[in-house]
Amino acid sequence: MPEAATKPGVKPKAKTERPKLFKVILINDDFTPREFVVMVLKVEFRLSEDQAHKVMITAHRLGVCVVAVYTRDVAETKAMRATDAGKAQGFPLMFTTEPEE
Ligand code: TYC
Repeated sequence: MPEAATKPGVKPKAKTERPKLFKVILINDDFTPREFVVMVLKVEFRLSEDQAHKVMITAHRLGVCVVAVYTRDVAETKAMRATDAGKAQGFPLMFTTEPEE
């Protein structure tokens, strides 16, 4: 039996580190229609109509809003796909990512 399992007060070392998480951030602009932002938030981030509208209006008023938190790969892929959805329609819609503290 491993020593850590028998010694009281000795915590067995966790085998799996939790992955670092990244925020996806929505940036406001003056051109992308509100309804389009809401649609992208629903499709790419699976937000409800209500959640999507709240995130959109927060970015509209404050300049930015955190959309959701994912592992790095997922955050970067979703941010890129959502930004590309705007670009494909000629809108400057922008999503970025940053590490969570
Ligand atoms: N400000 C845009 C408008 O008035 C709407 C908008 C909201 C655009 C949030 C981007 O991240 C955004 N049409």
